[in-house]
Amino acid sequence: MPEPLTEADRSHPAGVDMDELIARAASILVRARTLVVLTGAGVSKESGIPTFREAQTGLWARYDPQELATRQAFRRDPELVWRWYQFRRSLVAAARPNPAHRALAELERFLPRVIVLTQNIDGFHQAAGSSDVVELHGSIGRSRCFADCRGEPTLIDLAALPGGDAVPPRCPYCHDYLRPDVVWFGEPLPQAALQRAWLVSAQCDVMMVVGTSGVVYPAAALPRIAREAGNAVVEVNPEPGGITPLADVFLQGPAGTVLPILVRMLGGLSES
Ligand code: BJW
Repeated sequence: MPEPLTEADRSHPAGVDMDELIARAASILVRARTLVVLTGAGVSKESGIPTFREAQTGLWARYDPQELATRQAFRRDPELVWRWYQFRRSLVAAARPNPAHRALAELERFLPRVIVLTQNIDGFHQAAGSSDVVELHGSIGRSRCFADCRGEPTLIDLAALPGGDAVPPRCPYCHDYLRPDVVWFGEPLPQAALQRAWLVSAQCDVMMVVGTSGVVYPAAALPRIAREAGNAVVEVNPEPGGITPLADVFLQGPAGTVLPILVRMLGGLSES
């Protein structure tokens, strides 16, 4: 069950009542034939997955994720980077989609077309039931050859490899290292995913942006594309960020609280 809104959730910088803002967002969404939802790490925070830019804890507290998520870091210390991703795989394996993921999946009951563009690599949108998910930054569930020796990407099923102690494991074809199939800084996004994201951002009626700081490109440029094409932008985030100045409605609060209320309200409007 989602938590009820607290007094802090309800207070909005502009002094506008939060229920009124959610109602305004619902009345925008209910008219959408195509809704595009751009998500970031904040959506999975209430599942217990740390966001990218908040302080890391435990073993990894002394590492900056931005310095581990690069080809250079992997070349310099493949074991360290692989172990970091193994740690994060274990977090994802132990976690579940939260009310925010489920509310986004539920939108498909009320709107003709909902496309989720996610920067997250945890697969929780699909697990919650969203049927059209574009993974912009890959998936932590897949591994591939660092050299992509059989073409881009050379995906390797870890479970099918003979057991061994190598960290990282080796590619069965060329014996280079395996790496997670995610997009590191300085690497291009998967072309088909990026092209589709670009297109649907321009062609949708409404874009909803949830739980991203809006600092990593090209994903951070998508709300501007939507806006410049004349589409409405709704944002859900506990903190204002790079996207907020573009938003027609900014719903300040945790996604796991705000989205279930929004979807309930939308359901009421679409039935009336
Ligand atoms: C809540 C919440 C709750 C908390 N509810 N919300 C143009 C200008 C400047 C720089 C560039 C540019 N174009 C490209 C660049 C360089 C670079 C870049 O953007 N750098 C910036 C940092 C300046 N971009 C790239 O390198 C990209 N590649 C590229 O452009 O290639 C071009 C190329 C073409 C041809 C050949 C070669 C190259 C690649 C970017 C890849 C990003 N990868 C990562 C790692 C993925 C794997 C992994 O997870 O390990 O993706 S980095 C990291 O940031 C991760 C995230 O997906 C991404 C975005 O972060 P996100 O999701 O916004 O998380 P946070 O932590 O920043 O924010 C969390 C938010 O949640 C906050 O707002 C909170 O308030 C909120 N929140 N609790 C809702 N309960």
